Amino acid sequence: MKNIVILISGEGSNMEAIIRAAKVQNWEKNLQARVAAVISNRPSAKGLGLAQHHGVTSQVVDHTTFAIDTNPREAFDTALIKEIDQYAPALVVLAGFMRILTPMFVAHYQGRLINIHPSLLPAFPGLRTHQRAIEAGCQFAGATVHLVSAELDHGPILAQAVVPVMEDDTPESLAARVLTQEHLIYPATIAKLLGN
Ligand code: NHR
Ligand code: GAR
Repeated sequence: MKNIVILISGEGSNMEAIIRAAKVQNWEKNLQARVAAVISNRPSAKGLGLAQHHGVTSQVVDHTTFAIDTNPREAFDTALIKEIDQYAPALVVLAGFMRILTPMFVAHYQGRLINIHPSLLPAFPGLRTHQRAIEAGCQFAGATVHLVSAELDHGPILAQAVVPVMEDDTPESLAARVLTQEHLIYPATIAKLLGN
């Protein structure tokens, strides 16, 4: 059985969708993989409790504890790699993970590191995507699953989902509509990548 490691920072709803897909008995939707561990850079991430509820090992690598290091980002990423590699994962999945990763980290997992970003890339890389899409007058928004490369939100696109932007949308209402689609395309893309 292949291992997946999921990195989170917050709610963990995408993480939960992936854990569920790994568990379902229906062979058509099953991932044929095991979520070996969930790792958060924030001790307060709600997703940690959710992982525990599903019986998945969860850990914290708190990025703030590396702040005094001469190169805090490399030090954090090195610590993260040490934890992740214990599980020899076929795939490392960013699910609402909010720390930019160094080129060293990205190279270490080349071809097996993926992210879901809440916009139709290449539009709106970076943060506050829903507010920016509304402000730009976009009629459609969505989410993108992509391979992670050293340049932020610029790796090869693996899948996208499109939703309409409504006239009275707030960033929150648009985010919720996009999120329901994320929960569908992320597990499906992972299944495909793992050869199912
Ligand atoms: N790392 C690399 N190298 N490449 C990508 O494409 C990455 C990545 C790390 C995370 C997720 C991404 C998103 O989907 C992601 C893609 C965090 C930031 C950010 O600015 C931007 C994009 C994404 C994740 N983070 C701040 C930082 O200084 C911290 C923000 C915070 O803690 O709230 O790392 O949107
Ligand atoms: C998702 O919409 C995800 O695309 C986005 O944050 C949300 C996390 O929700 N990711 C980013 O913005 C990455 N910078 P979740 O924790 O419930 O999966």
